[in-house]
Amino acid sequence: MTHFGQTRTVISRRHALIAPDSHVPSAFPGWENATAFVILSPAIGANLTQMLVSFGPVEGRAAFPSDIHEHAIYVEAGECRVELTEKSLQLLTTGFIFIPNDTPFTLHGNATTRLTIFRKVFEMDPDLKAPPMIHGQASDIPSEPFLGNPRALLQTLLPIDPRYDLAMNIFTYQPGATLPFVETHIMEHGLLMLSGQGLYRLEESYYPVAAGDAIWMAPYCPQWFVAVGDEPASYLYYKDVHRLP
Ligand code: UGY
Ligand code: MN
Repeated sequence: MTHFGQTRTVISRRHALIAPDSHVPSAFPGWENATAFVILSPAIGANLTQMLVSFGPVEGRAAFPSDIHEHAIYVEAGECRVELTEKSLQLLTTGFIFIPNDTPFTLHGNATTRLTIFRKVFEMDPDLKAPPMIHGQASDIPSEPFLGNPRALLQTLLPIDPRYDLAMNIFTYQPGATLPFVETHIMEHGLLMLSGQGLYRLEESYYPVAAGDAIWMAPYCPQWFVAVGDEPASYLYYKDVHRLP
């Protein structure tokens, strides 16, 4: 329930919690019957952009030009067709794709489709080749106990390969399971709660969070999570990796 004149959204210099009640849509050139909620962007101080994209009322399209940005896309609900110059791919719910920079593409979806897109400037390593496009299905990705805890499972959707400068992961916690310690690290996170609920510590504050909430953790934002309630809690998150600072 939203109380008059109030929101759970909090924007601070090093972290943000963005609750769905404060979303405002954006429209972009080349988009038809497609809406973006730009959750994070460089305008907030982030090195990534995180967008929630939905389509409708009839089938819609969202065009992305060829430029310096790479994209990691996750299908939260419905289906999505990805049109590339030479091929077309159909992603189902929990499907994902990594599209390298300098690759134009168009996303097609209908009123049931909900996507999260992480977009950033690709950071080339002069000794490495460019990361190839890859797509898959989260349900096919093994879940690994995080630091030995079988009640906190991590799925790394993209290959652990130094050519990729970003990771897109899903963390699933049984009720009561936690991040084992308060992490403080150089890597930045953009995050979407997919299911369940919990308490997220961001710097010195503790926030109740639930499915649909998004979070930004700037580099070095102290962070910790505990799942609460009757169901497992899971979140999708972005992390920048594999580049020397
Ligand atoms: O990969 C991570 O840094 C992850 N353990 N962080 C997080 O879930 N907040
Ligand atoms: Mn972390």
